[in-house]
Amino acid sequence: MLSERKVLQDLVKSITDYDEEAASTAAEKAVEEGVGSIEAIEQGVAVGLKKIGEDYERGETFLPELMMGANAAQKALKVLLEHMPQGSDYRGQGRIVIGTVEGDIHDIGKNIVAAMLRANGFDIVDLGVDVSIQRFVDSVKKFKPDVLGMSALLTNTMPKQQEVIQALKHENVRDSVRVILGGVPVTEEWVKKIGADDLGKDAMDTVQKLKKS
Ligand code: B12
Repeated sequence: MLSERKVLQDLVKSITDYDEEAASTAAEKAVEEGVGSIEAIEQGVAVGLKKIGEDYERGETFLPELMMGANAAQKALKVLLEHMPQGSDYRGQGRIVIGTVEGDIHDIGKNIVAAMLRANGFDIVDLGVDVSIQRFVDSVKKFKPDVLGMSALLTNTMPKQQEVIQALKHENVRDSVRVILGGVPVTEEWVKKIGADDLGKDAMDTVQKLKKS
């Protein structure tokens, strides 16, 4: 039997080695060894992604490495998300429209959050990536969600979150929906500054904040 620590280390290494096959194998091992999906994602996959992001930022690697690491992470996530346990109080937690803002194609974090919310009884409308301001507004009007979630991973796409909130106000629907933001550069200060309601630091934090007690 592999220790939990070893399984998590293998997951991290598969991503920093850009090895898709090893990523799938490590994720399957995590499932076999009973490591929880969320733990494997947050302490394995997310750690590996953070590391390749840091190497890229220091100029030690380039876009192809970032892409290869992301591909390995997606392989692991495919296995882990399939095995995410469904909550016993399934359904009835409310509807959430979620998407990544315009100009931004990062969706790994958003997809984890969406999967975790779905597993905890929320009805999810996922608009995908590079979602225009108008599409967010139209979706709030169409789907009448309890919550709107917006992801931004780039400092230069964060302002789109603010523009969506302004557009919601302009169309008189801001008060009908709770707005939660997420993404690595997003802070509590930013949430306050642009008049959003919450920050989802990670998938667990998001579920805890949105789940009806
Ligand atoms: C993987 C990755 C990519 C992949 C994305 C693949 C994909 N399908 O998502 C690829 C290779 C395509 C990519 C491209 C680029 N990337 Co990139 N990327 C990353 C990397 C390494 C990991 C991101 C990730 O998935 N993290 C793991 C997840 C689990 O964490 P997370 O996203 O933060 O999500 C968690 C929380 O934030 C929260 N959350 C997230 N979304 C939401 C939404 C809601 C509603 C809620 C409540 C919560 C929530 O919960 C999640 C789960 O815990 C980061 C480094 C980093 N530290 O983040 C750089 C990073 C974000 N990228 C960066 C850059 C510069 C780029 C490019 C511009 C590079 C280029 N020269 O082209 C392009 C931009 C493309 C575009 N227009 O969007 C920079 C951004 C710098 C900045 N300050 O703006 C980073 C920080 C790397 C770095 N350190 O320099 N990237």
